[in-house]
Amino acid sequence: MDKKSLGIIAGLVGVIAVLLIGAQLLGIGGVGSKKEEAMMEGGDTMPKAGVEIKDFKYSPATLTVKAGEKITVTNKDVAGHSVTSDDGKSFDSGVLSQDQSIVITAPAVAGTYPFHCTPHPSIKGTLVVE
Ligand SMILES: [Cu+2]
Repeated sequence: MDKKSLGIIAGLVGVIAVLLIGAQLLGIGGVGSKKEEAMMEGGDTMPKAGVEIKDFKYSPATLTVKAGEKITVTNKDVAGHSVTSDDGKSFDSGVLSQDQSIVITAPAVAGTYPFHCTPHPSIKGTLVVE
C-alpha cells in the first residue's frame, strides 16, 4: 500500500470518528431511548396495575383494582390476544400483537368483571373493581 492510499484511509477513519461523536452528542442511538425508559419508570402517569398475556394465560388471572384505575395490558405471545370484558361493554383492549401494550380503564362501578380473549375465548381472567 502506498502513502497516498494510507492517507485516504486515515482521512476516512477521521470522518467516521467525527460522525460517531456527533451522533452521540445529538443523542442518536441508545442514549435517547434510555432516557425515555427512565421517564416511563419515574413518571406518575404510568399505571401500576397490569395484565400480561403469556403462553395463552393471563398473569395475574385475577386482578384487583380501584374503580376507574388505569391498567396496562401487554401481550407477550406471538399470537394476538385481547382483554375483553364478558359483558362486551365494560372494557376491551382490542387484539394486541406481540409485545404491544395498551392502557385500559377499569369500570367506575365496583364489582367483579370476568374477561376473555376475543380470538381465544378459552383464555379467561377476572377483574375485581373495589
Ligand atoms: Cu388470545
